[in-house]
Amino acid sequence: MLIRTAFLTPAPLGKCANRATTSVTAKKKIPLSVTRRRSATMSSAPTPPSGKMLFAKAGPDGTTLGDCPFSQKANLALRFNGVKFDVHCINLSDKPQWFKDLTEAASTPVFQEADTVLEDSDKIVRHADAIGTAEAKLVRENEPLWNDATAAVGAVFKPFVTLMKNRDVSKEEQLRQDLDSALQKVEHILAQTGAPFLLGEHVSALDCDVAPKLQHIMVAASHYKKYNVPTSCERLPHYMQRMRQTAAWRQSACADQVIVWGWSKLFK
Ligand SMILES: N[C@@H](CCC(=O)N[C@@H](CS)C(=O)NCC(=O)O)C(=O)O
Repeated sequence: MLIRTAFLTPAPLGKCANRATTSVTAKKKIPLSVTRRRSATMSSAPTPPSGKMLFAKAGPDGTTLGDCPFSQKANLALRFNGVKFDVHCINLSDKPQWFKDLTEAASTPVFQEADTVLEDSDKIVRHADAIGTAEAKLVRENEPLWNDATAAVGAVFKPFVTLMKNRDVSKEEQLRQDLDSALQKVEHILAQTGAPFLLGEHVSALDCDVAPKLQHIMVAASHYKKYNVPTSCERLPHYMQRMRQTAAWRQSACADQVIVWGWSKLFK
């Protein structure tokens, strides 16, 4: 099993402005087709933090890491790729004007490098592969299981959100079964690879995508809906344990209580 040693070192957590511990030794050309350039005429005061920067959702205090699984996906991808960057958390309930000026959607995550701004987690993951130093790329579309694993990973979040939003008791059991089925598909991929991560020995973009969402399910669906991952999914808890043990996870994850806070607005 290969987890790059640079990420096995425990790192201080909680603060958003934590810097990834490894440095970039070889810069590759940034694919400009996936970037947007900032306008020179943009509002200038106050200005966004400069340097290689990931803007991620903030938690309830407005400054430390929040509960956005897409922000964590981007954060993980950059860290697993050995990219050196800073994190700046955005209070999505009170977005700074410079953040609204910087991006079109004003959503998190956003990655900024000089005048290049990437506004979507998938673009940031691909960019992490382009500028990172890791041997194994995260996006490995030629791997035999890529398509099946992508389909399984892509089908997890919707049934979870639908269950979380449901207030119709008559639909509840079906929605729980829908989430069970989605999780069983991820479990099936893990059974097929028989390896530590979804595509095998090396962490992939699909792990960066699904693990933060599984954490939301394990924390928030359990807290608010008393939903538990089905016992037939025996590999999933071990898989999550492996992901949580990586330094990349420890440096990118919010506390479980912050996930509970994030979903609390649906239960007021
Ligand atoms: N497609 C986007 C989705 C990102 C997204 O939905 N982010 C949420 C936070 S988890 C957001 O910023 N929503 C806008 C808001 O709350 O104002 C991605 O993957 O980057």
